[in-house]
Amino acid sequence: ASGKNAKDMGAYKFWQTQPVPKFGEEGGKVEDGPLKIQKVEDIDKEPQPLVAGFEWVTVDLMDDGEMKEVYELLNGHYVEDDEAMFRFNYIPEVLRWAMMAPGWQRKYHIGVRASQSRKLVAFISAIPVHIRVRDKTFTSSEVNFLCVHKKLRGKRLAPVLIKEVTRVSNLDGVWQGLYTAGVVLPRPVSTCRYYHRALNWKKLHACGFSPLPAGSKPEYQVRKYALPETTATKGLREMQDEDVDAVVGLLKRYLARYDMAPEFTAEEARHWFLPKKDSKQVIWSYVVENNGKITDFFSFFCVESSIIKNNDVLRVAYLFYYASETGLSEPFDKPSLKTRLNALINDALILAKRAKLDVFNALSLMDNALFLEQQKFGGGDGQLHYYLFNYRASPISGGVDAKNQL
Ligand code: NHW
Repeated sequence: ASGKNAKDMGAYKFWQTQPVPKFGEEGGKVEDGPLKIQKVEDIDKEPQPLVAGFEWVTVDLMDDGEMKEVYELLNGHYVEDDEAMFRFNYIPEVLRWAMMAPGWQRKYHIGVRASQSRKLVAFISAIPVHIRVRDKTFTSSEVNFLCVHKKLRGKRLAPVLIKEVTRVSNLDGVWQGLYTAGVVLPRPVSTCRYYHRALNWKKLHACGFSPLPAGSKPEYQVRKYALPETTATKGLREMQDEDVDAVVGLLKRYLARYDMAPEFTAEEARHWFLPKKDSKQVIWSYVVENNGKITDFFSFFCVESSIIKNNDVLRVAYLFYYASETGLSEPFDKPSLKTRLNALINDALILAKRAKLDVFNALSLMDNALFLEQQKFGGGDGQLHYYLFNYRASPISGGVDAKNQL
């Protein structure tokens, strides 16, 4: 709670009214579980009214025109870094992947339009996820893409959007939420740091992302981040549809080591990991097959960031899920897992470079500490805080849901 954005609890005018744990109220062992129990029949059937001149809509993401409106709102007004050099550029393919996952419903693509101009000025969305915290698994609304047009900031519209996505979830009998943010709110269940590994150092330097370290020269940096042309792991290949069940099984066993993780159905794994052949590639997934057995898996996705000063984009890879039989050996053998993960992630870097991605990001979660340094990732300025809504959980150690970094 001592991050730069942390405020006294009393200063969180909205969040102090919500079923989330407060800063400083913890102590001793607590039983994990919901903070507030409600009944569907007590939930408002209608949204809270908006101020005059604005109205609620649901956005039809199947409609290319409406998808473009969401794209344009986010492209102009979504998350920027502190120096306003970069802003996320979530292209429609990524938005479709992120917001139309199995179980999605249009009523969770919530927008606000200006009544006269019909302009989309605010948005929030959710998809259903099954999240396990220690030994309890529950359905939760994973909330993302909260955005208010820059001209409407500071007018307390965000709390109204959050209450609306909560209401829609509650009417579906969903009482828990999962979300991440760069800002500190009451109260993170876990906090991760971003790490970055240059793939195209020259471009990263030219756009101001990677400074030249004192005493170094550009050619040293280029050499430092050079990668081989071809991957090294025997049996490595692209994941196919027929690998889905094996990957789901491997992931379930691997993720069991963490306090908090999602649970994937085969349908969800197909959606999250297999690239769509007919559109711009968003997700890359690989398996290692030896003697007919899938022993390892890794995946990464790409989200562009606009370089604000010159209208170019950075193509940023984000490490997604991975799993290895090596991490499941009994007794747990950390040095072997370290060796294996370094080999796999080095191959992931090679494949991302081949896909013309410029930088590879990873968070301080799962077993990433075993390879970040060796694979030449450097710690960034950004942090990502993970939150649960209406759920009290004693502190989470180890992994959290990598999907929610989107
Ligand atoms: S985090 C990315 C959020 N989006 C951006 O940063 C885009 C650029 N910024 C904006 O569009 C990933 C605006 O600045 C936003 C705030 C809209 C952020 N999460 O309207 P006001 C997600 O999408 C609180 C939650 O005047 P604004 C996850 C703030 O602390 N709360 O501000 C989203 C204050 O409350 P306080 C946030 O600048 C998860 C109040 O908003 C927040 O015009 C959502 C101020 O409102 C954030 N990122 O608009 C929660 N940023 O108590 C889901 C600020 O301090 C919860 N605030 O007075 C679960 C719901 C589902 C439950 C199911 C049962």
